[in-house]
Amino acid sequence: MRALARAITLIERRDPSIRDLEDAVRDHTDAQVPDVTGFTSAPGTGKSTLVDAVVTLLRKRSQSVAVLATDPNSPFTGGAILGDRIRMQRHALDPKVFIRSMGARGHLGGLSLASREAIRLLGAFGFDQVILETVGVGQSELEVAAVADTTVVVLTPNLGDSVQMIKAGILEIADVFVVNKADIDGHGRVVAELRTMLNMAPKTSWKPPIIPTVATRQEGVQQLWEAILAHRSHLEKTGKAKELSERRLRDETAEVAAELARERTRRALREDPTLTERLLKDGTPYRTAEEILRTRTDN
Ligand SMILES: Nc1nc2c(ncn2[C@@H]2O[C@H](COP(=O)(O)OP(=O)(O)O)[C@@H](O)[C@H]2O)c(=O)[nH]1
Ligand SMILES: [Mg+2]
Repeated sequence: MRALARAITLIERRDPSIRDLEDAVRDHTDAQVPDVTGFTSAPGTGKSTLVDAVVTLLRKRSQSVAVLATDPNSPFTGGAILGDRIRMQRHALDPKVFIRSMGARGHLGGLSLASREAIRLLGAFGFDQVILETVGVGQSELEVAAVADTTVVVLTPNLGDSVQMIKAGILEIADVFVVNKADIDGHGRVVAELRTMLNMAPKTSWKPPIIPTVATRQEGVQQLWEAILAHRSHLEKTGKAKELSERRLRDETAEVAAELARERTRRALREDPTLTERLLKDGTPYRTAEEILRTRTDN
């Protein structure tokens, strides 16, 4: 576990030794690709409580599970926030549960790159299931959807956050909807609104189910997991699973290439005063970038 935690730190830092990690994963004969489920919502809707309940369910079914809580707001989170840490403590001594909060440095998309790399590593460490927990602010929920096989969007009877999520285009990324806090007034109305909205959406081969839950009492969690499994098997049956994983590898490689090129360019400009001087004089970033990529092969 220590080795795993250390390796994830290297991944967060985008350390070049990631390539050695990849080789190690490739040569690991038991490496498997874990199933990835993403949970996203506005803060306070009960994601962490729900994820904790799902972890408990999975452990009862003898599945190992890793939770990556991604925090787009802090470049290096270093550890889970206090409330989550306390909540997750009951799994702390279970070697089949790995919980880690992850940040990513740099550009947009950094988080999804880092989590994909981490997911492969978790597969080599034998984890069956990976759960990503992300606060749905701005781009981060789209990043989750780009990494997860199944994206769960969590809403609550609080009308404010349902409107907010829908505004953010969350409808398109949800494979499963959870309406949590079913013990609170207004729950039925949110479910009804959501159903109406889904019925108006264009027909697709997968219709996202709406699962009511009370995360604090573990109610509805089993139904939620069944819905996630049903979505998985839909992906498998339609050939989408394979298509997705192939497309992701290609996209990921292109993103890493961009990252490496950016690094190389910055270094060249830092280390070569004549090049920088000419750039500043001529004002030709395109030409300069091209030249750097053509002539510099160092990494
Ligand atoms: N009444 C009620 N409260 C809940 C439920 N699920 C979570 N909560 C509470 O909502 C608050 C936020 O939960 P948390 O899991 O931290 O939300 P997150 O910010 O989305 O991760 C906590 O005080 C939880 O105890 C639920 O089903 N019903
Ligand atoms: Mg949380």
